[in-house]
Amino acid sequence: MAEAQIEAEVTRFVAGLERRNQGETEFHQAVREVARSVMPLVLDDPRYREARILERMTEPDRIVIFRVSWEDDEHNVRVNRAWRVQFNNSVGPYKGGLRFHPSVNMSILKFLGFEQCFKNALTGLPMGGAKGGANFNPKGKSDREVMRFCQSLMVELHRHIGEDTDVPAGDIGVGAREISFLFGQYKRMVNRFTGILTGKGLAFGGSLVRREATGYGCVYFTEDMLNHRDDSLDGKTCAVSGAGNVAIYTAEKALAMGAKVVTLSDSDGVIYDPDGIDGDKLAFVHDLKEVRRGRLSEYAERYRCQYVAGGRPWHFPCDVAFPCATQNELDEDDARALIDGGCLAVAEGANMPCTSEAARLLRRSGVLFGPGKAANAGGVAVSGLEQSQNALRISWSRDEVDRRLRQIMSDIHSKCVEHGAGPHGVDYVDGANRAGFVKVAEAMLAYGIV
Ligand code: NDP
Ligand code: 2IT
Repeated sequence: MAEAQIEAEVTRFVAGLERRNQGETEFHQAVREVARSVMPLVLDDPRYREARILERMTEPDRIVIFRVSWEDDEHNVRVNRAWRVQFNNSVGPYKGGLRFHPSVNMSILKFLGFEQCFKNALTGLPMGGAKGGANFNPKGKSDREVMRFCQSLMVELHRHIGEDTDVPAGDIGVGAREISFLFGQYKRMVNRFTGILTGKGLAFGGSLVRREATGYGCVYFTEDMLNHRDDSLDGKTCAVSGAGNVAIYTAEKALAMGAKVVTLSDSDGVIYDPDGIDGDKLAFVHDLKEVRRGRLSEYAERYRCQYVAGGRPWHFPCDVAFPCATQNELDEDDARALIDGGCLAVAEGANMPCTSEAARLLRRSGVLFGPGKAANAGGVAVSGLEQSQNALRISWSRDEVDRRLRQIMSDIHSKCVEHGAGPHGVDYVDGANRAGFVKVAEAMLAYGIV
């Protein structure tokens, strides 16, 4: 099919989407990328066209928006807004994280919910796509304030979730502490101990390796991409952004594979440690961010390395880049710097961390580019395994879960190769988008017009 015809159809489709969803720029960005990959399939197959499959797939099943009122430690009444975007449950119950961050809005949650549909389909597990969260800022809040916020949020959210309906989990600003408060409140309200959230503590239905899964999975996927080019992570220098759940376990697994990690970052700045961030230093970061909830600048003081306030990792030399913080954190200039520095691979631990321009440049330059919906699918995959264990009322060993995670990531890699192979090698964006699309589209077609 002619490139020009495909691009014209994408432009027409995206113009309609933008009209219907005004101002939702992140959502437009995510849909445009998928539309570019799947339009050849849609134009080729009258079943997809007649069923208006792309139009239906880009319209969420429903969105719940609600007020969360709570009281801070000084007895002030506080009000936040929360959402749950239940995007598509064609291949299984809704599944996806909750994000607490002041930037959370409808556009961000719709882009995340949309991406989640394809990611979850890629895992091969029966999970539909959803995302939720609140414009609540956990920074500087006491544990009791976070607890009251979570409890108030669950008073409304509990009506909309369930083990066969919708199963939320963590994301930015929602980790073990928040999931525990949310789960405790749900259990108290409905008097049922059931797997309505994943990422739970090991004492109450959580799965081994869930905490590590996104980061480990991202490194497994990267190793598969490199192996496909007869290369490996062993001996490579890696730049990682973020210092949260995904970043820490990406760094940990990269070390285990023989790589050297030289950067981490948070929303205030970046550290560059050319000697390498070893296991002890990572343990320090884990305690600093997860327990003491401090700033990464402390790392630079303690280990006497470079800290750039407001900086990002992408201008330091590296072989492999792992953006693991947030959306649109790596732009075209950063991509150019990576390419000029000889970077071989970029794997998105975060969701859509590369801007469209950056992603296009990296793909065109022959850098291996693992898109988030494939590279970071390990987190939700082990969430799916947590659901299975809860349903069976059993717990698998650490080795068992890790073995399944490894297999799922390598199956995702194979699907990307199958659907994304082209004259210039594998395009992992096209591969992931097409493989996820076909699964969801076939299920939707089977249901008729719904
Ligand atoms: P965390 O809250 O644990 O960590 C987020 C990290 O990114 C922190 O270091 C934070 O800095 C930094 N960060 C967050 N927002 C910004 C921002 N606007 N600008 C700069 N830095 C920022 O979140 P996760 O590690 O769980 O999530 C990171 C990414 O991975 C997100 O894109 C998420 O959607 C994605 N993801 C997460 C999965 C999971 O299982 N948790 C699964 C798949 C994808 P600071 O400490 O200053 O806040
Ligand atoms: O973006 C993601 O895949 C997540 N935040 C994890 C979702 C989940 O349900 O485990």
